[in-house]
Amino acid sequence: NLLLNTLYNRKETGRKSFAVLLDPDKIEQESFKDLLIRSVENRVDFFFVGGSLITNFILREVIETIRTYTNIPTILFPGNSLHIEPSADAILLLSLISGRNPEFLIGQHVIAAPLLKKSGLEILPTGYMLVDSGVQTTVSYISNTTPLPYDKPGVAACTAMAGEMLGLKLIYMDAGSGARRPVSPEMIAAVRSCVDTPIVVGGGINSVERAQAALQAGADVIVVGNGIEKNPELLPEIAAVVQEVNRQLA
Ligand code: 1GP
Repeated sequence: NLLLNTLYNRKETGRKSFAVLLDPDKIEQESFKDLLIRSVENRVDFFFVGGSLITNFILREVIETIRTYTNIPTILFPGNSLHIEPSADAILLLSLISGRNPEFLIGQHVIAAPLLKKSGLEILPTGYMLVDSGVQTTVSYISNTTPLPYDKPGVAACTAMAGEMLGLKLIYMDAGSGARRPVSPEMIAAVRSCVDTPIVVGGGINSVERAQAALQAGADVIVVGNGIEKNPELLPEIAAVVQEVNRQLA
């Protein structure tokens, strides 16, 4: 339970983490190496690897390349049970608790369970909550679920509480990749006040201000994908925000 313990210890002490989302479909070899080296330089805490759709047999190679250039823990962020690669460190075992589609609450998990058991991957049981961002996201379409309403922090809080009571160890609030607006600070704060699990927040965090707002509201881990793909300079900028918050703790 290495990573789970790390996340719980950090949550207890208030130390924040920065995760970079790597979408295997969008990786280009040359810029990928640069991104990995810059991630080490800027002390990125985790890589999340995945997406709703992965259209090539490339997961293993992506993880091999990550290992060549970094020791940063690499966590699968799967869209479905096809996205299992034993050479990663861990997998977010996502139960899509904002939705009412049994396939993504338990169905895919039954298919994946025997393979996960043999994989040696650390399992991170995660209550995954999609939050409306103003446009229909790929994950909402593919999962055939309705996201949580943007302006209903109370509903999000109840959902997260139920997830925690069911035994899920992390809560991940996601506005979806490339979201126009990220999860609101009000919603993050409402969830923070109701659960003791570490909270992961992602989707549309494409500026220093948005990163700061999510951390201040109570996110323990912020996940950034699109923003860095579009503007590589954002990586050191957001890393600096996270480190500044952590420095103030020390
Ligand atoms: C999406 O939380 C991730 O699942 C990250 O989203 O690509 O918008 O940063 P972005």
